[in-house]
Amino acid sequence: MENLKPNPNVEVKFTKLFINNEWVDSASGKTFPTYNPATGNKIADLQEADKADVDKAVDAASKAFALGSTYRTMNASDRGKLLYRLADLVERDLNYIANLETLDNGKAFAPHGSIGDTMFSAMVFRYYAGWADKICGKTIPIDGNFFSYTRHEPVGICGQIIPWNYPLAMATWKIAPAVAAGNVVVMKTAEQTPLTALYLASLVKEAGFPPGVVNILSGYGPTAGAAITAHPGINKVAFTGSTEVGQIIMRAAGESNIKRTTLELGGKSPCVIFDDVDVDKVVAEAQEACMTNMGQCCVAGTRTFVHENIYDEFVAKSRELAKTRKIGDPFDPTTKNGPQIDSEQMNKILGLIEKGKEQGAKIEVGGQRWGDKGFYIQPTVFSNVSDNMCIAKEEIFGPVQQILKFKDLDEVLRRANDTTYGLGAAVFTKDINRALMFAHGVQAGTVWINSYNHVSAQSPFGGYKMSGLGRELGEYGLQNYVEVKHVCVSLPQKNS
Ligand code: TXE
Repeated sequence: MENLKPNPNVEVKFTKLFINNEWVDSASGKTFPTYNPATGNKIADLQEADKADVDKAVDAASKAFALGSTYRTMNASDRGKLLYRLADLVERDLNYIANLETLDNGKAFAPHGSIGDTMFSAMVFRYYAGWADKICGKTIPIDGNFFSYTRHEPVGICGQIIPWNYPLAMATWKIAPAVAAGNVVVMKTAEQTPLTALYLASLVKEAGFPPGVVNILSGYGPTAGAAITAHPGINKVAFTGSTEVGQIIMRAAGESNIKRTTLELGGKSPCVIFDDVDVDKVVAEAQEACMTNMGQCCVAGTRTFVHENIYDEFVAKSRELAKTRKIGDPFDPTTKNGPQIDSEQMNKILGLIEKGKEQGAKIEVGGQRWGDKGFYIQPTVFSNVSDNMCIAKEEIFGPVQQILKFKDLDEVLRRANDTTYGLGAAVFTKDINRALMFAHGVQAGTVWINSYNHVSAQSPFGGYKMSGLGRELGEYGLQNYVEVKHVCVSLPQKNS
């Protein structure tokens, strides 16, 4: 840890497309810029992928996946070794990668920011490395003289489209289980944050992955992204991003070739606080739940439901705490909140804050842009929020906390579930019965009891309802990357 040093002048080493383990220009010759969200200044121009480049990547991936190829004939444990090596390389270059992430994304260079994300990436590669030779089918005692067994085979070519809020982590969550299960990958990164995934691509090559197993393209959604979802040669699409684009992707996946589809989409997660808690501690946890990564977190606890007995105290303490949240240069080690990703997101957030004010919610603190350079938003706390306000319904994706009042468990459970989303939820109370009644009644893919946002490589992550489809991480995350094949062999006679 002692050699971790913030470096705002971190060098950008890769800007081309990564296809077949080679760095190539886009077929069109087009480039696009990526910007530093802390300053608004351009960092670099990158090769811009479009349909022709997706075709080229799919071609490389299908050669890598051909029967008899180096990759298909490799021992599963050797696939695991590739992932272990990749984890080691990510750790070796932790300082460089974390700096590059902070430059491109704006998140703090700190253990709660890009350093933590990079360490988590290594953990996820290592976790799935261990799975590579443990993905097993079953033998099944069917009736008759038959030997019946299943194989958990790779799905094939996996299109993966990722967002900008956790660029390296999202690349990792998708590549690691895909490779563990023997698939090949054509990934498109978010246009706002292409840099760390390209560096990861260089490590893929260094780790010794055969050409074509992992291909990484930079480019835009409606062009390169749409070419992935429509491609007849791609067998599966995994997407993290907005619910609107998730719907587009699901449609395109269906219309093209019924791609297996996994989606990790938006949320409006409830964080429920009863009156028997240590208020100071939970005020801090609830605010972190909402404002971590500047609120750009799909599972952010953006509806803070507080019991009426402690509501006023909780609001006052949340307001004072938000005032102390340090905002500024993400390379400053004391910074908690960096900028939002771009002006579009900043303006969306400011628009929703205005809506909140118009609809009668009370701004306790914040509510404005911070500074005039970069895309910063002041940490913002709203009280007097009611369920029908836009700020209580829509995903804001900024450091904006809504504090709502409730009376009892039945009421808060009903209100927590009154949303189209269902990604995360939390309950804070000392009463185990109440905690479990809430946990089992709430419609959410993850429920935290007396904690928030503890995401681990080993546990599944994903959404109910319009928050998504399928699960990532843990053993469950592998299910989306295998096809179950049943083989039935006729025998002269069975023996028990
Ligand atoms: O998302 P998009 P945006 C939410 C959050 C945010 C909102 C909009 O509320 O304010 O979405 O963000 C690619 N075919 N989340 O506009 O557009 C795009 O290039 C194929 C939640 O950035 O969904 C990028 O790689 N791909 C979220 C990725 O989709 C397309 C994280 C995500 O971008 C495409 C990010 C198309 N037609 C935003 N259009 C989470 N769940 O964590 C775009 N893309």
